Amino acid sequence: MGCVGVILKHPDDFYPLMKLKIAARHAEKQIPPEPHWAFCYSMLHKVSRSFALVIQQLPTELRNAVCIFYLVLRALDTVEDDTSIPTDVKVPILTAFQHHIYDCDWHFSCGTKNYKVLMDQFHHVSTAFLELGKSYQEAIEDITKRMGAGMAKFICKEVETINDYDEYCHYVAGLVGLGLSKLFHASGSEDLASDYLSNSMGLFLQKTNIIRDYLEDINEIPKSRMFWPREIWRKYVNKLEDLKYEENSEKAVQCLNDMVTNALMHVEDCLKYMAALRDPSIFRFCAIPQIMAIGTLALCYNNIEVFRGVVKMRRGLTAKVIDRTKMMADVYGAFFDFSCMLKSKVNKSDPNATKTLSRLEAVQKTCRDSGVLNKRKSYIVRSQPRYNSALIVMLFIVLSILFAYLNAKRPNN
Ligand code: D9A
Repeated sequence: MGCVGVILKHPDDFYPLMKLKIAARHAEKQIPPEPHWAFCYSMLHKVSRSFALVIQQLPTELRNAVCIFYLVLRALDTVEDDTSIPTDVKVPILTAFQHHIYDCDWHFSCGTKNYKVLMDQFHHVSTAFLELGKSYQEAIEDITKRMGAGMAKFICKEVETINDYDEYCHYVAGLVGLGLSKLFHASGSEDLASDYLSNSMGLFLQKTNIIRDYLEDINEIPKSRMFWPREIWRKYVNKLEDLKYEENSEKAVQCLNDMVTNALMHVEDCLKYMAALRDPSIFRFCAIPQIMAIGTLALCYNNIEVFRGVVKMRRGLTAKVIDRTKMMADVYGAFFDFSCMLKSKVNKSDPNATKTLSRLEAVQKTCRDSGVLNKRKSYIVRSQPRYNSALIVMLFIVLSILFAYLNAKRPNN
């Protein structure tokens, strides 16, 4: 469906989408003048799109630290991901990465596209890193060291048990949560969150990505990447890749629902973590990805499309989440809505139905007990969109004008 089609189907996506587009153009103009910072911020925009906008609104000092942290993590990921690097070359790079960030002469060429540029010009990231405050540097160094070691460990090890799964996710995402909590604390705006809750923030996001990206990871060339724990999938199929074949559709969806149920375990910790935040910009920075995650799980649950192609939230829904997430009441509201949606998708005959439903009940109880679920706009879309023709005509006109305007002002035109 084209852009106009999507907007006709979801007319209320229009305003937040425009707002996001304008915010993105504004952010692109805010690139700092120093070449190393300019490199870091334009790289951030290239590799993360909407997330970069949320980083952009953090207080300056913290924003710089988060930007560097994000790029260091991306660089580590790029090394871990590049299957063309032999293990005996890769492991020492991963385990010494905490030293490389202090060394403006260090670089290692790998990855493709934007990631290749990031790796080739890594000296810009090191130069910027060295300008951060000591406490920010130490937090980034500590996490880089632990993550590199964890990644090295999992290069030769498969994700067998649910314990391995939690351990792998701890290294690649839980530690990001711990690191960010330290950066927030170093900025003086927040109390230091517990490692346990910080870890849960990362696990919930990472497990959602692993579920959503099943097909992309299994089809990875030259070698498929497998993150779904054997302890879960072996109840349904003999080989992880069997889930993508049509004859196994029923088992595949049951296995998927099992994975979603496992991820839901972290929701209450995440709500607790977010409820303790004080600074509104840090709060938004944390809450937006979490709402996107529960929305993605709601979309993926019981959905065979996960094994056929890409299942992603509509861009308009993302824009809506970014627009509407201001305080904890919005988070409880969103988690409540998406839990409702999930509940309505649970099939009594699913082997994990009872477990799934009880986790969803628990989430809804937490949201209700917060006492702030008031009248608010719902994220759940009516199945029968009722559009009125005058509105469509109006929208079409406004849309054309705005798009013409925005395109005309594009610098490369
Ligand atoms: C995050 Cl500094 C991530 N990851 C994310 C993004 O959110 C977390 C990577 C680096 C950093 C932060 C994040 C945000 C706020 C608070 C957090 C936190 O903890 C307290 O991390 C736990 O996904 C990657 C990991 C999950 C591996 C940690 C959100 C993000 N969204 C993408 C959307 C997508 O589909 O990937 O990056 C985007 O907007 O481009």
